[in-house]
Amino acid sequence: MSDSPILVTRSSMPPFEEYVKEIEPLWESHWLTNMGEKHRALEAALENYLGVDDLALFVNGHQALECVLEAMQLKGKVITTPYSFASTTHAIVRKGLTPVFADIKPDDYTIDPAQIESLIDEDTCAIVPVHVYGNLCDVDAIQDIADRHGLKVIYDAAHAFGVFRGDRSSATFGDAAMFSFHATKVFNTIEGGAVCFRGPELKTKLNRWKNFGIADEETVEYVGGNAKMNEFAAAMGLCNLRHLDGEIAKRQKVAERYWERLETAPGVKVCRPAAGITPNYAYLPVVFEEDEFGATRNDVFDALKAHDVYARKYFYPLINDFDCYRGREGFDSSRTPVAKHVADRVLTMPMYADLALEDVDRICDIVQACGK
Ligand code: T4K
Repeated sequence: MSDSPILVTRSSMPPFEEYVKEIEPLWESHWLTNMGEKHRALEAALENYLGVDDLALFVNGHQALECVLEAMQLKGKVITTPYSFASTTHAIVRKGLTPVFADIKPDDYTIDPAQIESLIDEDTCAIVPVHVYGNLCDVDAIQDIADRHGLKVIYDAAHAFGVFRGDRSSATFGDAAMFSFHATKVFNTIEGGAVCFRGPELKTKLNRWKNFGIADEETVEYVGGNAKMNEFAAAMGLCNLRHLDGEIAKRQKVAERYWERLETAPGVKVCRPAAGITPNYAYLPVVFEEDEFGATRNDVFDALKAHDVYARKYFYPLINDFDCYRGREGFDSSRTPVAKHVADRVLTMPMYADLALEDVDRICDIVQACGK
């Protein structure tokens, strides 16, 4: 049992010696970044793991998302969810596009396809759904809508690395999928991200864009940025990928203990994986309904904090309530009532591979003591 503070997550790290061995050749080559050997090896390993032909690594998930939106030359409105991390909408806005918010489903908190169609007009160019917490969106319904209206689908799959439907990874849905490999993710490269996509044209664009648009020593083809993953980050990824299955198996034990302990309490809703899905146990969201449970989400948050346990309110506030967007057309959380309801009541519990089951029990005891 831990006697230090328990935070919402803790980065997975390979054995120190394994990482040192992985980075040792860099002292020979002095090649530290700009698509080096580790970068190439990680791209190949990830393509293999995800079952995709094309993948581009990035310095982080946010830059990956901005880049793919730009590379697709999108213009106009993008339908997305307000129930996500700031990055999703920020990327859309920073690329000069207009987000239009659809509400979410109450069971898995992903975008509700039934809400999308009525929001589409002649200016709509794309849908950016989020596999929030690693819950796979209703990918078939979304694709059907996109096909009927000629829209691109770019998944924010930041949370969904390691999630499969049957033998298809989350990378294979839509026109593109962005992953985050941030330190807080199931699979991390310290900071990092990737885009999976289809087609040689996008491959060239994405790879050039992340390196200032440079095509060769004498040709600069795009007004690109700098969003390259460095060799130390790629080496971390190569190591962490070897341990991924073991880390997910440990997370499963943690998740199942939480679910067993909490799902029977009245007014407490946990989110179990849907049938046919191999989950990654990325996050452990719990929704508290005050009427039935007898305490609010904030009461539970405070009680845990008093015991040095730091759960997080992912994702409160909703993006359409952010200060930075106040007064903008369409940013109004009353138009996404399900998302608002969940955001006001959700707490994501500490979740990581090495979280001791005794600590999960202790956390659940604190939670249950808040109730009636
Ligand atoms: N789309 C979605 C849906 C996302 O959730 C994210 C990122 C993105 C896009 C963008 O991807 P990136 O550009 O980040 O690759 C964290 C992460 O920074 C962010 O990556 C993540 N989503 C978001 C949900 O969570 P904060 O501000 O809550 O992180 P912070 O610093 O409070 O850390 C949370 C906890 O993690 C700490 O209490 C302890 C633990 N931790 C943190 C760090 C930095 C570690 O164990 N090791 C660490 O190195 O945003």
